[in-house]
Amino acid sequence: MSAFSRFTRPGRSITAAGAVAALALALAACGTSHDSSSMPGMDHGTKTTAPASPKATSSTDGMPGMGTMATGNGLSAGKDGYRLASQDAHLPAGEPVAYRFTVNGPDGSPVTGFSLDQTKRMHFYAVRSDLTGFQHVHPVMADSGTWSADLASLTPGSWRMFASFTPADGPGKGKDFVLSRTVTVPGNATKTPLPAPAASAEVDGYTVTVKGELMAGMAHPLTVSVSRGGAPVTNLEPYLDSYAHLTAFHEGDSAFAHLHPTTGVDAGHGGPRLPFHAELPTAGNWRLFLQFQTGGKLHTTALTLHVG
Ligand SMILES: [Cu+2]
Repeated sequence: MSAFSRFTRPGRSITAAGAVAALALALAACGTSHDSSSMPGMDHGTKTTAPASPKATSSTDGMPGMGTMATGNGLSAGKDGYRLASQDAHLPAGEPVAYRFTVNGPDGSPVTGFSLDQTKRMHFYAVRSDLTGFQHVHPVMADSGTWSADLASLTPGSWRMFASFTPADGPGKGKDFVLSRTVTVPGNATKTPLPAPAASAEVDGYTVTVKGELMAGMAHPLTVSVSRGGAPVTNLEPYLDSYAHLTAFHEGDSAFAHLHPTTGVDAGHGGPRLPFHAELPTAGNWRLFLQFQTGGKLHTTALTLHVG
């Protein structure tokens, strides 16, 4: 499936009705990043991590009328006969590490054929249970179908590993899947409270501002604007077929959502205003991770969105 066809997925034309919840405005506390898509520096809390919620393994597959339900909330290891399988239930803290996994098809054997989506055959996210740690990487597949995701150093605690893919053949051909498993990283785990909801975040001298009114399960426009020193930024470079890559994770259960741009990229540069399609399935706080590229450098930042 091409990236652009994802922008026009059916069922996305739900009209807003009723009250909407406004985004609260405040600066994100964790707006800094560095030159990679991982944010290990965001772990700096003091409280003890609670055990992962048992609800984290539940699935909301089959809820009608929700565009993000095309892939579900990503909290299940299996869907429609496909299964994310891995021996790596534990990974060490404090060092770069590879997470190995297969996607097993309905016949039980590893899938080896995947379609390109946003220029990659596999998108992989590692997210800590308190939504501090975030890594977005593109694993490499061996001929056997075993994928290896190279991760930067993990902090102790519970992490959820998400694989996002589209089978190139078989019963799931052309369908978008997001499946996940949890991993325990042993050690003295601390929990950072989620920063207050915010409308903007800073990264590498850029200010990223998000405007939109979000309501659970409803499709709403969300506009991302990028500025630098108060001036609009217009030299955003394409990154994964988009001028900004937005993923969101729900506080408490780490439910996954990918926000889709409503415009494609062209040969030129993008910015400062980027329209997105936001459809977050459940109410509460979501941690929104924003990634964009300038001068060949990837910038990653995050802010908290409140969904009413
Ligand atoms: Cu990706």
